[in-house]
Amino acid sequence: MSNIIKTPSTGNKAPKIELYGFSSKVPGVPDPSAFVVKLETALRLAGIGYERRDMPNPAKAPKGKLPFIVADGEKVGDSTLIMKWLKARRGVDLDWHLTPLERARSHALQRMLEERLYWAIVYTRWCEKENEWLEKEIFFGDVPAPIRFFVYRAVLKQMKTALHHHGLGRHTREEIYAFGAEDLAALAAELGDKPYLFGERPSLADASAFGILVNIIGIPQIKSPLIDAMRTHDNLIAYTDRMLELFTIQAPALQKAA
Ligand SMILES: N[C@@H](CCC(=O)N[C@@H](CS)C(=O)NCC(=O)O)C(=O)O
Repeated sequence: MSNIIKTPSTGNKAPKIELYGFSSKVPGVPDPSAFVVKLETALRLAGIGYERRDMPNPAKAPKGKLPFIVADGEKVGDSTLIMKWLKARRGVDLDWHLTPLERARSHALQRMLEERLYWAIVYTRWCEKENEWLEKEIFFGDVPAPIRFFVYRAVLKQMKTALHHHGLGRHTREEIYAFGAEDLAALAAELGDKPYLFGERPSLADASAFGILVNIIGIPQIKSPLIDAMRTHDNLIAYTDRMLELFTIQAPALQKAA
């Protein structure tokens, strides 16, 4: 089954889009940012050509966050705003086949995944002692060794503060992972045995869900109860594997635990 959506106005004549993410070199994930993966997946589903650029420090991004795109002489940040831009400028609408009710459910699902479950991933990456080395070596591998530790420490402090202000960081570890497991269970129930969240065709919610799921389970070295919770849902594992076919990478962690 091909999961490329050919929208009428996505001819390759339009000027190229440059997509800025953190790193396309982290094994097992197209990018260690769920939002960069969401956007990259959406572009691939729409059949839109783009050039991928790595930018380990998002300070110069339009909103200080990744992803952002540069296209038609403009810089646009935020995956949701970029999708609106793509709709206006390139006629991309991954949700064209959804009913009004499905659009509402898609909206609610994306908010759950991006505004809540995402923060549980942040917790696994920045607040679990056993994953610390990974942050430093994999995600900051491009930062020169003499300053890597200091850059890591600065970002660590920033991420812990962000988690606290978001609110999730105020809960206990057990509570955070219980919330994460509930969100995963809701997503698994919504997917059921369908190929994609809203049936036979992928939509933007699938790009959003894939960005989150592959970042929970794609990097085999990261251990967390969130992965254990995801492994209890065979459909989410198979779905993530299927979505990965859009990319030429493999995620060894997707193999089911014995
Ligand atoms: N709402 C934004 C969220 C983007 C976001 O949170 N990006 C994170 C990486 S996953 C980031 O760049 N964080 C850097 C920082 O907060 O300094 C979107 O949809 O693009």
